[in-house]
Amino acid sequence: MQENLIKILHNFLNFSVDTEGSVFIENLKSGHINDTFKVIVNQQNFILQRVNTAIFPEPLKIMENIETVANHLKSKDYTKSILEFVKTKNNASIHFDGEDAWRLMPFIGNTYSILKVENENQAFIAAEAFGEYLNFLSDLDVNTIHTILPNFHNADFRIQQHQDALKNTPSVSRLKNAEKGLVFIQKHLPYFANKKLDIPLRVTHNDTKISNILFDKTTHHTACIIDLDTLQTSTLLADFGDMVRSYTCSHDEDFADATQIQMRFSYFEALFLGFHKKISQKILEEEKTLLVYGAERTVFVQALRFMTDYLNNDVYYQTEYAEHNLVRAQNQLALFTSIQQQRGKMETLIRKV
Ligand code: ADP
Ligand code: GN1
Ligand code: MG
Repeated sequence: MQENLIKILHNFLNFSVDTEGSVFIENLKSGHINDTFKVIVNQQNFILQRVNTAIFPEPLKIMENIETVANHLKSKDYTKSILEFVKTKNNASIHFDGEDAWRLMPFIGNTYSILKVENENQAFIAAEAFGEYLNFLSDLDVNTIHTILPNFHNADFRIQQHQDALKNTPSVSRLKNAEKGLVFIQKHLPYFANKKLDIPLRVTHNDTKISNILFDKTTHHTACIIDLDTLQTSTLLADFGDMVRSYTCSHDEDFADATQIQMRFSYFEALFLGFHKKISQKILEEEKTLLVYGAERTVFVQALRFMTDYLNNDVYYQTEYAEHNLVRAQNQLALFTSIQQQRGKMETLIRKV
């Protein structure tokens, strides 16, 4: 592996064969789709990523979107760091190596990321950061952005994928293991199926989970929004919903005892206040009234996606053990239930602000 990665690095950076031994490489293992490595070459820190082309077949379009958004932010008074990439020696944003696509970026120093939100202040400032991002992107023409993953947040599409998996699953034992969750899902499908929401398309991040923000090690403020593969158009509900999914949950996405999972209302309050502070000038009344529904839908659809992948024998998300996707699905279904139980007070809070 190390040797292969060093070969890849030679396409981006100048370093001699005798210094190869001092190249440091660490697999960060945080996302479910791409492979991300911290590398140090000639005392300079970088992030090297293998983009999963089975899921992202057109990585160059991703890079064009990232550049369009970066230029837009730079043309305005956006103050957070903006993710930049190192070009290959052929001046390309991606190095293609057989089926694999690789990219390199400078490591943004003095930062850290987290997998679970530990206090209300983190929820507040992370939601502020994504609210600000949406605010800055609200005047970017949606027609300048490529669609990377069609139907990414389309609930009907996800429901169809789920029904197909139920019919065609290669594993009878998985159907049986998942039975309870599957019955729960069928019961709640009508709440999400065939709902046409009359709200505008915006340029959105589409993966606003907490590990996709870098925090400053000294100030603990948010330093940079990262993981821009899913930048494309969607509604504001996608970004708000995924923040609720990620920031309010009492446990991380892999936590296996679903009976303990709760939506933490005080974290929701902090999240909403931080988001609203930055987007209040741009959010429409129609969007505001759908925020709680958007959160329910994002969490439910995430459960559906994990469950679908479980039935399909784990072809989409990286997993570490056989029942991993089932555990993740059950975890999200428990979060969904907790949100539904608290939806009244969530709505009241939003109406009050
Ligand atoms: P994945 O698709 O695997 O989630 P990310 O782009 O989110 O990939 O990166 C995974 C992790 O790597 C992040 O959570 C963060 O800790 C770290 N990381 C990514 N990009 C940078 C960067 N430019 N500077 C510093 N750390 C980074
Ligand atoms: C995936 O790649 P990563 O881990 O940032 C997924 C998101 C899910 C998330 C759940 C392209 O994100 O949609 O919300 O897992 N990305 C894609 O953790 O499907
Ligand atoms: Mg990520």
